[in-house]
Amino acid sequence: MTVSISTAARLGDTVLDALPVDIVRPAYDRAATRIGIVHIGVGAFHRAHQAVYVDDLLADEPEWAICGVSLHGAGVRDALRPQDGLYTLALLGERPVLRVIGSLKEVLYAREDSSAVLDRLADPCTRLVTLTITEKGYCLAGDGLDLANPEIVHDLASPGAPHGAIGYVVAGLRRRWRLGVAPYTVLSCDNLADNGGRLRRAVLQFAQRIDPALKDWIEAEVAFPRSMVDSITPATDDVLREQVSAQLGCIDAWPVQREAYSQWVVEDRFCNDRPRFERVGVTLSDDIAGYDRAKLRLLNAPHSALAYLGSLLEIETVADAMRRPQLAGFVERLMREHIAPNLDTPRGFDPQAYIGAILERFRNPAIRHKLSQIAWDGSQKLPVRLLGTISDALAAGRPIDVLCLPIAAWMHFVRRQANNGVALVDPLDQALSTIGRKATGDAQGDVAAFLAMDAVFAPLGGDPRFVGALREAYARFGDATPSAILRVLAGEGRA
Ligand code: CS2
Repeated sequence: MTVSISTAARLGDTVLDALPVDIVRPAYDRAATRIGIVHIGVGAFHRAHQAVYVDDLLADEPEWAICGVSLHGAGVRDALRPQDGLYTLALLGERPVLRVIGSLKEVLYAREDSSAVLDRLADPCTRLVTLTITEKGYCLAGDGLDLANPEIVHDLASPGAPHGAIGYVVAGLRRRWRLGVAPYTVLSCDNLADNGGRLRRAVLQFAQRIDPALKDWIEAEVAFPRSMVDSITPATDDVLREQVSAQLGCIDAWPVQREAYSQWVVEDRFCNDRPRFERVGVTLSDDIAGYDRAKLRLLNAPHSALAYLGSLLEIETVADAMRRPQLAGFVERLMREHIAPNLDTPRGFDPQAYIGAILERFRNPAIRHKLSQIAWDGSQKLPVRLLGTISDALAAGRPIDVLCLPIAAWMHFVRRQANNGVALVDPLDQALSTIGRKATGDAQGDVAAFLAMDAVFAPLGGDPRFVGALREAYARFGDATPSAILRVLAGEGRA
């Protein structure tokens, strides 16, 4: 139902009861909820995923509302504060459903509300700290912390007034340690293999430099469970904003959208109370290593492949890419014949059925998931999505030529953007753009320049088998025009 918008009306607690009947809204008294979770990185993914599970939980467990913290911008706070933290989720199923989410009780912007963030972290009621800060937010180099990262350098110099996520997690733990308050569990909800393990190593390395006794306490007392998160969440655009406000009959400055499908698997290892997540569809497991690897390799790697190949073909969205037989055929073969055979899967997991379901999700025409969004941060995403499969294939003596094609496509994409003067969204954008501008099209020189980026390619970049296969893949795309790309895909996509 569409109702006319009163321009003065803004989504908020006072208008909840007046919303049209088909809008789903919180099934609990928001005033009775209390904050138990601090979430760092309160972007669209968090608001479309974790916050929805928590919204389902609050009727029974009102003490687990969320304080959302943005590290890099005031946008979410400024949009949601006038709305009492409420926002709309559009679920893009066969019949789109709008649902107002009430689990964000407070939204802070760390640069301006720093002491409020630190107070929340120190509060004994906060028993869980969760993070979606994307791959780059962890400031990792190889398996450890990148001590040269400017954010880490800053936070080590001023540990009481940090800027980054690792700095905040440690600052909060330090306060609790000093005050004798039990630590919170730190739960990474980012797309990284062994996300909990990596976060733990980064936090311990950081704490060691501040105070070795603090590091010992964290090592002994704090749990960093791993998790696997999955739900396709296209960025919010003006079309969504307008549709949502029109249906609501009041303005929602920052709604979010996602596919109907959602999965969250969490390792059951907490050092403080935890919400009874299993009540709301979260899978608690003792061993999730297999799940996150399967998701990264079978969903995210093909997503990145579509992003770079599709962008070179001037295609806009995932669903459009899947309508192109050469591209869809290539991606399916990549998944079934080149990634799946190199994957160790959890017991009872059927990779071919999982692949079928992912392909179906990619084809969903109700979702306008832009390839340009997925193409962001390639230097951070490709290592965790694709290079592990290549290492495993090499160790097993299996071919890697097809696996190298998406990486070669990324290199051509970087080159094209640099030559067109289009900035890359990537923490290594400057170095990449320089390489892209200098690239001549000669496979040997161009590939060598990319492979010299140790932060992305070490240690694989030194393996002559990988170097050779990547050079070959890069050369096969020639000048990377759409017709050259299609020729390669047509050759590789045959069933
Ligand atoms: C995507 C992911 O943007 C990207 O890089 O591959 O965000 C993907 O949509 C999610 O991981 C799905 O769970």
